[in-house]
Amino acid sequence: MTRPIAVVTGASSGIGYATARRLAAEGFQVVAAARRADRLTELCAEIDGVAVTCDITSQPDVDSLAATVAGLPGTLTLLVNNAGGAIGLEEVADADVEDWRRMYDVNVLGTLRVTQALLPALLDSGAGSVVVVSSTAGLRTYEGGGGYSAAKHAQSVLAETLRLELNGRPVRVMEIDPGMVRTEEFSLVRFRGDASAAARVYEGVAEPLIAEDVADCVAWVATRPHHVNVDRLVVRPLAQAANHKVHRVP
Ligand code: 8X3
Repeated sequence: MTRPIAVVTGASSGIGYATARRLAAEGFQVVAAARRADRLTELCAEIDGVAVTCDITSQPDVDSLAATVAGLPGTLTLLVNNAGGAIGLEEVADADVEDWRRMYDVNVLGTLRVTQALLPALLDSGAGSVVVVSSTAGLRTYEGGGGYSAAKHAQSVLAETLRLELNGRPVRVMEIDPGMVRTEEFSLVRFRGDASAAARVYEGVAEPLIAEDVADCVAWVATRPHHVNVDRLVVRPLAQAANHKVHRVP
């Protein structure tokens, strides 16, 4: 029996990696897309998935991802737009325009490119789902987070607009907004490889979320009966009551 197909972007690490593993365990044929081939190969060997090297800022790469999916036996029913990230924590006065451009390209335009490329197949399935992994930064901004938060707000608007436009058609659009998640790379990338700056983000926080916690949320929304549309699911660790309100023990 062919398994329903799920495409996960940013699958080579963190939330994407955990989501790919979890969806495979839920019975999906996972197409794992990311820029780095080595981690994808390892992942796909484990989960019997299909690895596609794809930079979502490249339209030809996204087109070839769609062509690969179209050539697979089985029906595409789920797209998880997970690829994204933050660069820098500079205040607006000092922000680098190129950092903001890059964040917009990956988080917003990347989601747009991949969604546009796979939407026809999702519609054809008769019961498709698009999950957008945004952030609590898409709900509220914070000092130094302007570029990332602006991109995440825009990504959320994309999701909401798509939901409006697809009303009455067989694709639901659902968004997950995680707060503090400790992954191997999110803060390391944000701080341009400065491991001690990255570690300080989680300092004294008893138990930040981990990638598997968010994968659990993705799996939950994706496995609800298809008439159930979880518009937005906000998830934070117990120690984080709001973006600025984090309980830390010395
Ligand atoms: C990550 C949450 O608080 O670092 O998406 O912006 S935060």
